[in-house]
Amino acid sequence: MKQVVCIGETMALVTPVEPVPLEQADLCRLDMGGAESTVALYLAELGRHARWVSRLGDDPLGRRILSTLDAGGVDTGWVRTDPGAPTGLYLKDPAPGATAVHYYRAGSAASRMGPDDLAALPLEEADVVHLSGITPALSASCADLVEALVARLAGTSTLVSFDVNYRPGLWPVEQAGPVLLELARRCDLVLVGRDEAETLWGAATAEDVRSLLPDPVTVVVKDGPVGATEFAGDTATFLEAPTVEVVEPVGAGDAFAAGYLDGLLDGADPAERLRRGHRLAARALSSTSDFAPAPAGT
Ligand code: KDG
Repeated sequence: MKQVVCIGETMALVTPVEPVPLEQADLCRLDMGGAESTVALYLAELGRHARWVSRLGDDPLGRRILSTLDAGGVDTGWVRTDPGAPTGLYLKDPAPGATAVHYYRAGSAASRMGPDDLAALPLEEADVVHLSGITPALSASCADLVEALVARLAGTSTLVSFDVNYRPGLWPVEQAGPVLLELARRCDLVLVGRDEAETLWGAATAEDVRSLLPDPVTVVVKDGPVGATEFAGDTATFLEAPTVEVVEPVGAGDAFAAGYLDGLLDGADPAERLRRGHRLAARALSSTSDFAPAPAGT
C-alpha cells in the first residue's frame, strides 16, 4: 500500500466548546492539534497507510495524543517518547472573523527533534513525505532536521510535500520569509495560502507565487473561499471552493492537503485533486476541532 509519512509536532489543544473567546468560555474541550498529524488522520480515514513521526513527552497529554492517533488508524510506530521534556500545549481563542492561538510549546519534546530522529528511518520507501513550515520554526535542531530531510530526499522517488503554514506566533516574517521560500524551492509539492504568500514573499496573486516557485515544483495556491489553483508543469488548474458556513478555520489547510494528496496518490487529474482538497477543507471549516470528525452516516 502507498505510504505517506507526516513529520512534525502535535500538541494538546484546549478549545472553548462554543466558538466564543477564551475569556468568556465556561466549558473547554481537551483535544489535540498538529498540522502534520491532522493530515495523517484524514489520510488514515481515507484508508491510506499514514505514519506520523515526532516526539511526545512522557506525560498524560502525550499518551492521550498517541492513543487518539492510534485509534484514528495512524501508524505511530516511529514516534519517540522523550522523558526529558513535556508535550506541547496550545489554546484556541475564537474571535469574530479570526481565531487567535496561544502556544505553550517552547522546549517541548517535539522541539528537541533533530536530524538523528530520522537518520535510521527508511523514508525513501515512502511515496510521500509531508512536512510543514512550522517545524523549522520550533528550534535550531528542528530546522536542521528539515534541512537534512529535504537534502536527503532530493532526487529520490519519494515526493516531498511542503505546506508552508507560516505561524507568526513562532517567528517574525523577516526571518520566516527567506527560510520558507528556500525550502519550498527544494520540495516537489508546495501548498500555500495566497494571503500567507503575500505576507511572506509579497506575492499577491497565484501567478506571482508560481513565478517564485517555478517548475519542477508543483504549487497549489489556496485562496480561501475563492478557490485553489494548481500549477504543474505548464498547466494551471483553478477550482472554485464550495460555499461553506465557517465555524472555525484552523485545520482547514491540513484537511485540504490530505484531500489533495489522496487525489495525487490515486493518480487523479488536477481538478479532482483540488476537489478532494476542497471537500475535506469544507468539513474542517464547519468544526471547532482541527481534525473534524466525519459527518454522521458517511
Ligand atoms: O494547521 C493547524 C495547526 O496550526 C494546528 O493544528 C497547530 O500545528 C499547529 C501549529 O503548530 O500551529
